[in-house]
Amino acid sequence: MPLSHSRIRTFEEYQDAYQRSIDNPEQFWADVAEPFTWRRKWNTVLKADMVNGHNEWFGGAKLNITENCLDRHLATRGNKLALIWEPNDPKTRQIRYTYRELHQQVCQFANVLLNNGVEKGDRVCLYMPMIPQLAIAVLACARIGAVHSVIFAGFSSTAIADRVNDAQATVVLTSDGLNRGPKQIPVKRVVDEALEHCPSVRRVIVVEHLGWPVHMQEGRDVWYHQEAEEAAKTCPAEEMDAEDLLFILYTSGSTGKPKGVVHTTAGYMVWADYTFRNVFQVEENDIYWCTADIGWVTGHSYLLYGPLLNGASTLMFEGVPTYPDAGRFWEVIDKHGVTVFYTAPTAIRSLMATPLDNVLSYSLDSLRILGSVGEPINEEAWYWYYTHVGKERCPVIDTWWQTETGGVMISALAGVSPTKPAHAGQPLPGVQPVLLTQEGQEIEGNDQEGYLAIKQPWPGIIRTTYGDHDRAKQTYFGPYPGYYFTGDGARRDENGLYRIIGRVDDVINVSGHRFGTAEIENAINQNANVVESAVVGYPHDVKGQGIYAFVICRAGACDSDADKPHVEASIIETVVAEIGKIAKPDKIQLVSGLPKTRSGKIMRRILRKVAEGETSNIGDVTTLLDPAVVDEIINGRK
Ligand code: 6R9
Repeated sequence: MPLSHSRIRTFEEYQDAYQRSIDNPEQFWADVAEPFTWRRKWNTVLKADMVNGHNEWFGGAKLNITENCLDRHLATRGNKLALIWEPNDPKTRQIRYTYRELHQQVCQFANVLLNNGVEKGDRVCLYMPMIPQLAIAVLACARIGAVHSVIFAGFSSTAIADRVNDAQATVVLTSDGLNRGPKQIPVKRVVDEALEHCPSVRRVIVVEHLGWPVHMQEGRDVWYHQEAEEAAKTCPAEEMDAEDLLFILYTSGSTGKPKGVVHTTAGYMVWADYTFRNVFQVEENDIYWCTADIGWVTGHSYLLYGPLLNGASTLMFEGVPTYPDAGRFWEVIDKHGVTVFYTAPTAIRSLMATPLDNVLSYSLDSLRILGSVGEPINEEAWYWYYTHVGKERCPVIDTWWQTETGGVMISALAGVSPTKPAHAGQPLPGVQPVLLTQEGQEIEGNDQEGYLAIKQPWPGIIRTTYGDHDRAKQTYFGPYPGYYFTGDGARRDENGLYRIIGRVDDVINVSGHRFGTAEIENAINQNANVVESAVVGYPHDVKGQGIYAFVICRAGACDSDADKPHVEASIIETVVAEIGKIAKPDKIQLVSGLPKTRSGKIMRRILRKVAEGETSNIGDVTTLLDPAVVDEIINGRK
């Protein structure tokens, strides 16, 4: 498919496409979907149900997404670079695969999966470093119709076990170890611990990366490189139904347990493809780099599927922005001639805090477009990115979307639509955002603020939460029947550009990663010293939001000040073990009580104010059971 198909090039074309997508969505998406490789075309473009959340796209169509990512490009782009891999250590070897080579690698991995008994519909969990085999393995699952569920390789063994069990995965793919900056982490060992609690898993396929010795469980564990020796480099793609599951990706919500967001084959494909092409305005010779890990949705849609569907060259980076020094991103851009760069505000803020020379000593001449994702980008970070990275020549696009939306929903199209610092901008074709009052009334007109919801399904809309449709229905379609509820608050400015304010539910966004306050509280409460806890977010210079935990200890656990550091350290250890380092509280305050109403509800509003340092303006506390506890909490603030 040429990159020019259904490609918007001017603002007038955007307005026209937007109008057509709203007036006649079925015609619009049928046109967009036309040039893909279909084994069979659809019977109906859309069956919408925004009350129960049963939305279906391209019903009756048959396809395989990897034929669209790979096979379709072989005739015209066989020798074009598909995947460029930059290792953690800049002195070690890069890896580059053309479309033809990537196709072979995916087929070979697919055969290894087949030889190990993986069947269409089986769930395969991946807990792997950012190495080419992760990208290849994801596509190999899709090739044979297995459902991939990638677990970010920073989660703990308990978190892995929860996800593997929820998905009832039969096979886990992992590696001996991983590099993260100066550290090496024994990934296989973490998986081994997890699998002690996962009876559904019968096979573990281990990719050699660090060359570390690992324990291989007889009858369960096999090495990928040994299995690959007998595996052919061709593998016919399994024919999938449009609505067959493509992947599950776990994400946190306001309740305790992360949910498995489900995306299906055809709608996700069309959405990832269309949004990638139009948001990033990618051209044939671009070198595109998305810094997200494949363990998050951004890595799925905009490192892997979106770029490959478009026949683009996508760069995958194993390392971190600060290793071996804080110039690494810029070094990689110069080294590979990156033209389109997509990263997160937290990375920008952490680099902004280092000497400017780290960025000024690189040319960055190749860059043409800059993107941001994951959390609101503050104006200071936006200007730094625009000025020092983009040299005031590259549009900065702020892309708002979610795991559940599959792809970008609100964003400027690079160089096509207006940008405004800290504003995501306008909706993509097919997306109808509305602002609602708390009661669910649509707020008309501009210069307004409200709860952000979406009217009408788009092709990438979440289909269900794995194994529990009611949960999806309640979370996303229940709060305001007829709308998809995002959980975010937003403002529409005087020109109709959207600015995302942040979550309106009990979700904290730490460095672009979502955690439910209840999820972190559950983890803290596992600690033997703890009776009860309450977690809130507070503004953090680098992470966007930090995690502030108020904790009540068991009597006798920390009676003296000398006990406190030990108890706090043990609470941190518990969170790391239950969820992973990424959910570590930044501040822990040990308290004797929490501000509760007479009905026993924790007044988080008060805790948020304390965490934010707004203690002079705490508001009404008269409805509390024990107002004195508020003074204690204010005085003990960290
Ligand atoms: C893609 C991704 C989704 C939540 C979302 C919102 C926040 C993402 C944003 C943004 C402001 C942006 N978010 N992009 N907020 N501006 N450009 O990040 O998915 O991990 O599911 O997080 O992230 O709060 O609701 P996910």
